[in-house]
Amino acid sequence: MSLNINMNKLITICALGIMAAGLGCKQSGGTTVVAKKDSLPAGDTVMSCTSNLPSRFAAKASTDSITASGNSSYAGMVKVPGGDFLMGAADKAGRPDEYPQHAVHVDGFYMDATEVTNGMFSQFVKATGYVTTAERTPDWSELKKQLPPGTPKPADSLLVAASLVFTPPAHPVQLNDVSQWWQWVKGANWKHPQGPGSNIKGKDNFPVVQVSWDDAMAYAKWAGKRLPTEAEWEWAARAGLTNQPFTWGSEPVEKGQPKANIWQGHFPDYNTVTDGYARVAPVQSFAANAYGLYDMAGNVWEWCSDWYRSDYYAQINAKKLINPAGPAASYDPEEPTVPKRVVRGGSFLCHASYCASYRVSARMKTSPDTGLEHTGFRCVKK
Ligand SMILES: [Ca+2]
Repeated sequence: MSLNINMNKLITICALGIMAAGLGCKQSGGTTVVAKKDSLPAGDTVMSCTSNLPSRFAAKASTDSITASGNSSYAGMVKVPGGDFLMGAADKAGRPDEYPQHAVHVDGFYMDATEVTNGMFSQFVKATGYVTTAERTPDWSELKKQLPPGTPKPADSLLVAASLVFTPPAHPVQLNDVSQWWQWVKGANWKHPQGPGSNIKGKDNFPVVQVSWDDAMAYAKWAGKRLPTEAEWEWAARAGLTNQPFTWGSEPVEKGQPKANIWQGHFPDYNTVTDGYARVAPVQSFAANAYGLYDMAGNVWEWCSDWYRSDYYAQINAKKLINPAGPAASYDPEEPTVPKRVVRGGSFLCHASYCASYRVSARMKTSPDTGLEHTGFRCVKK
């Protein structure tokens, strides 16, 4: 994907960068591919998953003005015991950044049983007046720092508060062009996840989406909590199981009762909605894992506190990591100018043929100033 940017394309390109970061990739024969679709010519199946594209807003939110609510309640949280485990993919289904497995210890903690809901986030906004990233106008002076020198400023009409909305095509499309199913929509934000024509009325029990990492951090500060580390997240998702690929064990996701809100059918044009939900599902729509945690697979991606490094696991030398908090800095060789945070768990767009990121060890990364229709979070505390 070219970085020969023109003004009209800039926002779209920004959008594509975000989506490439959030949707998942597979590695095949040294070439990163987004997916393989049998109905397309072979040449159409391969692309760079995370082309060197900029993040969306490049406008960092500040949590300085956020005051902790003082609420020390553990309501809605479950106890996750401490313990030791092997972090990373135990089988051959992982992407390269999931290897090698390595020994980790995490102390016990409490974790939100569900993803943070619209109702919970509404309380935070009401109490603090917080304005999310997607509700703010992009900051061109910051955005251009992540673009090639000389990139022209886009039209002011494009530099508006907006966000990315999943817009499925009516027919099969080439999977190397994420703009086929994502649209940059002015006015899309957590209150209007699909744009001004949508709202969250009656959806207090749905996970909040279109929230950036910065937004999640602000919420966590107010709630007296924090985002989980990536190690805590994976340990919690494994829920006491040893080397199992899924939060429920080993049974394939498509077998038996629906286990998570993912994509069924043919991505992205045909969703059989076998699990009952074409987009975000209310929290607790599927069975909890053994720790009492819901939606640790599918529904929405969940922000973690760690920086993302593709080679983080490979660089670990310690015999066992104790409460690891991730690398000191981010580095994604596919998009080296853009710092990224880890997201986990996959979303309602995950399909076995596409990213299968409902696996407990699956890692993905997104720039912290990005909100997406399929990304939310949950919190932890001691
Ligand atoms: Ca679904």
